[in-house]
Amino acid sequence: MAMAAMYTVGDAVGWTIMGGVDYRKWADHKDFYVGDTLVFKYSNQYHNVKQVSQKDFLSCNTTSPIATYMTGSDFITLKRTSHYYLLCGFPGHCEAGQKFEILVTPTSLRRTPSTVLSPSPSPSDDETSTITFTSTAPPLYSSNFFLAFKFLVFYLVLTGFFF
Ligand SMILES: [Cu+2]
Repeated sequence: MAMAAMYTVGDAVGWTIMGGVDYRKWADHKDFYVGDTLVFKYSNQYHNVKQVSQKDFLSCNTTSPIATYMTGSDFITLKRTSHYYLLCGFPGHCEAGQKFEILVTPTSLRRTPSTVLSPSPSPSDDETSTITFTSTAPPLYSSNFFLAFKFLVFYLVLTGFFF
């Protein structure tokens, strides 16, 4: 069973109009599934997050949102297989490109990545497994290295056990 993913919107830059992030491109490059979480990191003096209808998304109308988030560290779990239209409600920000839409796919269609726990790994699988893990790791920048290290140690213990 594949794990739910967590995505920080705008990656290290976060949710802003100052970082040169193309949020549409950011979203287009990802597949979102039910259970995944979007994380919005921003200064709530200058930004917020509003989920709106498609019509309001297209016209940047921020006055009748479906939901509003404004903590500056918002975790939005994608619960439905539908379009989500998200934008910043501060004047001019949506028009400046602080907006994106996603289509959430049913969990059953999630591509199952091969894991380090695949049965009877052979030595030639070693590099493949490591690369696969790296590409499916959650985007936690500061702890990525330690997470990778932990899994590497775990993998070495496993292979040592089986051989
Ligand atoms: Cu904004």
